[in-house]
Amino acid sequence: MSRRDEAGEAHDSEDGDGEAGALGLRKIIHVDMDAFFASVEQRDEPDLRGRPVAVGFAGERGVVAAASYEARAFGVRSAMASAKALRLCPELIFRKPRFDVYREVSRQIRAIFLDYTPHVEPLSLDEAYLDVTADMRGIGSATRIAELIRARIRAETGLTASAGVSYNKFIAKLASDQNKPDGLCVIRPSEGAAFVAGLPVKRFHGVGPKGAEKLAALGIHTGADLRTHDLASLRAHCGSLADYLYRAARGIDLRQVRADRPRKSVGGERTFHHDISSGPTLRETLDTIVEIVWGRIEQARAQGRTVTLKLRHSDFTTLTRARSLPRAVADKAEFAGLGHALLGELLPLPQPVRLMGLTLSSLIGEEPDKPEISAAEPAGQLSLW
Ligand code: TTP
Ligand code: MG
Ligand code: MG
Repeated sequence: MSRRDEAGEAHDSEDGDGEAGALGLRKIIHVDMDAFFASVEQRDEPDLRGRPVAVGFAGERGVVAAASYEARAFGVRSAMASAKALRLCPELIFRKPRFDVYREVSRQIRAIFLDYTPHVEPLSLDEAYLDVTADMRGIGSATRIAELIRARIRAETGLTASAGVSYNKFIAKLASDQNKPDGLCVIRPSEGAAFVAGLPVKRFHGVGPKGAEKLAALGIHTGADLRTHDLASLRAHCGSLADYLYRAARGIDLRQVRADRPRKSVGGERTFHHDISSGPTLRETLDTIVEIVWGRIEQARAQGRTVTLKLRHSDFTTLTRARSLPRAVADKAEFAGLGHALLGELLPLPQPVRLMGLTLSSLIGEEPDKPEISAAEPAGQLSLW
């Protein structure tokens, strides 16, 4: 049995990162499929190749989800009303979306990415950031890795992807869009600021059509315009986006590529409307939490050895009690029994609680915790771009 009391909660520690990482200098590739849904339809129905295709519903209230590059020549775009798209391009051929097929391609491209780095952060079905700073296969340059990935996507899916290679996420994403379709664009650290200066801010990730309008009202149309504004003025006008934009205008982005981490625990917690100190009420609440959490455990098909009860007092200090078995917790009754035993050890409470949680951890089959990028791993091992 293990026991621990703590004031406050454990947080994921920031990944150790080299000096280059601290400066935001890494080797990042952003890969994005070309006209994704429409290209899949053209692949699977050869008659559609070379023709203007839209994926979506053609009806009155239909919207274009994806447009082939042939359709784009007429001005047809994603998110456009289908009726407008047909006015622009009367020859436009509509196909209904087939999400199962798109999801399958998405799985294929993710498997390819993972052959080159474990640091893969998908942004949507058709795109992801990859951190290839460590060059785990010794390929020698980030550009070469991007080319290999594009070639494999073409060979294994029959579809084309574009890639941006740069020293941070912000610029890599802009770069992948630069030479679409079937293009590659490399922006080196010395070129980042000038590249950003020349682009319209509406292309910046996170600046939606509304954001672009707001910036335009301030006279900000390009990265260069954005750079003339100091942080205080951006904070006054752009709220939570200000710091990001301020750095972006200078070609700086400190965000790390965040890979999906394997699940470490399954749990749940409940915050009370009123602080509670009554034992019977807490036991009742614990039963409710057990029901919810055990449902999640079954859904995740998780098996774990450790049960942890957490109580947060009205002054926000947190207390946890854990108990570990030599084997997996067998069923809901055992899970509930362990939870109640832990609660029993804490009653009567010295002060009321505002939150209670119960978690199953030491999951069987999970890898030990490992930071995404270890401090020992030299950042900037690739000298070539
Ligand atoms: P995107 O990568 O934004 O666009 P795309 O792949 O069609 O074209 P591009 O070559 O410019 O990358 O989106 C990927 C897919 O997501 C797209 O094929 C369809 C879907 N999508 C929508 O359903 N609605 C939308 O508004 C957008 C932008 C995309
Ligand atoms: Mg795309
Ligand atoms: Mg995309």
